[in-house]
Amino acid sequence: MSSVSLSWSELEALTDFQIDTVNGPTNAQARLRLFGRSEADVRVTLYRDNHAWCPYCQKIWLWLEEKQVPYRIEKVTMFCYGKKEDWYKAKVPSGMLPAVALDGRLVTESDDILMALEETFGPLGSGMQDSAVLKLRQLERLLFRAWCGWLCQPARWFCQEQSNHDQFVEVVAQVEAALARTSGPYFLADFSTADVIFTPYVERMNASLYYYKGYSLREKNPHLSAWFDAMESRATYRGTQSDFHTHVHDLPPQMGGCWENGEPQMLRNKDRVDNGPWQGLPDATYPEPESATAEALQRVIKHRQNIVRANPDNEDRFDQALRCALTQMMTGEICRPPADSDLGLRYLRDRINVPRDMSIYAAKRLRAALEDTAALAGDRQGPPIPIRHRRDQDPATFAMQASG
Ligand SMILES: N[C@@H](CCC(=O)N[C@@H](CS)C(=O)NCC(=O)O)C(=O)O
Repeated sequence: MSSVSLSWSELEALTDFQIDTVNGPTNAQARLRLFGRSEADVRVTLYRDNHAWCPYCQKIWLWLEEKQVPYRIEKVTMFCYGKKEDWYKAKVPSGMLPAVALDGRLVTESDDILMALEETFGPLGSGMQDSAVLKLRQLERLLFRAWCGWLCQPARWFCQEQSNHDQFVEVVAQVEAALARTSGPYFLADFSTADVIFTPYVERMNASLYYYKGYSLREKNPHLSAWFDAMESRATYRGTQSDFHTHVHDLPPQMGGCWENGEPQMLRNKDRVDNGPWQGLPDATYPEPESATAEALQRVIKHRQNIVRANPDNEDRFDQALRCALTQMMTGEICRPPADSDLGLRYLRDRINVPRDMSIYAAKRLRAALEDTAALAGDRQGPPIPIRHRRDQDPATFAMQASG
């Protein structure tokens, strides 16, 4: 027996999810962060990407959240998503992100930004110029280059793929050794700038190598595994953390391509990240918050008109199918969607962006509900996710539709 889809107002009654974006936990929706202080205390504006995805922006974002420095957020479009805002190009002609305005002075380049912030607000544990941090910063760049060397160039011969893998694994061994030298899980005795610096790319390596190479960074390396666990114990990190699905589809246009090795484990991982089940993937291992489904529902309800208009399916059919998926997510009861609604449901399943739209477990729940409901209608996939750009996620289109 399948249930009838709930109406939007019946669904609204099923969520009371709310967060205080200004003073509450780290979140991607905030335009102002005060940490209990007053607006008069704001000395910093962070210019970051609309998608809360840019790794260099994540570095500054995490630092500001850890230090609880009050700041404003201005969101800017990255080139591969759409047109860069003229007002931003007037400030930063290259259009590069991040930038901060600190007491009215504009600073670009993430390392320079961290140093300027340290001068004003003090370091986060050991600072950027500390000799141990300097060594770790070099190691992070070495790891980054080894990752690019493996992920971002096609291997013409099997032995080349193997040697790119070996080079990466060799640098990972150095990272493991660095983590092993401290008594706790972090890169130095206490959480510090060094952890913030490793975070963005290690997170992206974990996702991309799992999907494109069948290599699970987090599961294969005990010290990195403990480091990820420790990072996930911090609400600051959890607020900035993205999921495998978002990363693996956001990386190719940014990196100029990511190359699959076609091995059996890689193919299994790819299928799982794209089609589920998403629970249990090593992108997040902390316990799921009880609010995950309420959060997912609240976020969809808030943006439902845009979500329905942006979908390639017929509006009425998709609206009904979406309510079916949400009904199933909230009640656990099977809700049969209209015939042929599989494509539209999977289109949305593939475009949930973490943490821009919602947090990681909320996204896993929503992806699963969309997939389970789509499977009742058929096996068609939505239009493929582009790999050279992500204009399917252009924030300008979304905003125009909101006002239209
Ligand atoms: N060296 C710079 C690199 C910054 C960077 O590469 N930013 C990319 C995004 S991850 C960017 O803004 N690209 C232009 C765009 O995508 O619009 C830094 O450390 O801040």
